[in-house]
Amino acid sequence: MFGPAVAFSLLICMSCGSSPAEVVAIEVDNSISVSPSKSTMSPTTTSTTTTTSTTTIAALTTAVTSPTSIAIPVETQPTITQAPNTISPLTEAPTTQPPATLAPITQPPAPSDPVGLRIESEHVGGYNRDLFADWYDADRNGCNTRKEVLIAESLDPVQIGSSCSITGGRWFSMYDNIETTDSSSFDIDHMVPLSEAWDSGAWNWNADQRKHYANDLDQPFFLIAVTASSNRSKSDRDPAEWMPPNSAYHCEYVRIWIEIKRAWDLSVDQAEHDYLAQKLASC
Ligand SMILES: [Ca+2]
Ligand SMILES: [Ca+2]
Repeated sequence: MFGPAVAFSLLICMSCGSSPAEVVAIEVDNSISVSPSKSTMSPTTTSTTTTTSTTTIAALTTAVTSPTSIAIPVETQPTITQAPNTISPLTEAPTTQPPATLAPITQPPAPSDPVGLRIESEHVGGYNRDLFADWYDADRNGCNTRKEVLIAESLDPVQIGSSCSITGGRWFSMYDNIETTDSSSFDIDHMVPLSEAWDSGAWNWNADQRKHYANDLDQPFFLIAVTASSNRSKSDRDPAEWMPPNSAYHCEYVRIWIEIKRAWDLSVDQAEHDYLAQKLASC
């Protein structure tokens, strides 16, 4: 029951003649020294620690509440200058996509269709008069296309002078029944206007085709001498939109119109087709 240390204590006491009471005291001390857990939980130790903590807090409290011991520097806060809210304008990114081009709705002519031209919605956009050549002298005889038409359509023989000057001619405007001997008052009209041709298929031609079309002398009366006023009244309109004031010329007008479109493989839009068909039925 006694460990080696206790036995050693008994031997010492017996040699020096100590009383049994002294021996017991030694045993008790030895017992306490080998119990570390009780020593740590000693109330004396706890009391001491608490006292010390209280003292420390009191000192801190005094220090904090004393106005003379703490110098609280006045913090100088910089003035906050808030930048004005500037909302960036919405700038849309540039559209890089090309404009959508709708494929034309094509309808081949029915076998019994008197017009006999494929029906397509008109091409939209891109037309510029400069895309078609102006008058030029295709056969290099000194007379450009305008002069060639005036010579061919004159009701009287003409004299051709230097630089293709024309004298002695007489012309009749089929659009409005007006006759003249002054060719300068007449225009040479593209019966199927350049813009109409563009919308009907010429938008897909090359420059040579456009140049040839604008100066085509092969189709009779495609290029026709008429009063400047009637030509400008017509502008670039097709038969569904404009017909010559001279109604006696209507049947010939629509026949020539159709022949030109066939020769150049041009389409008609639906309204144009329907007007031509209705007009042909009455001729
Ligand atoms: Ca010529
Ligand atoms: Ca048309």
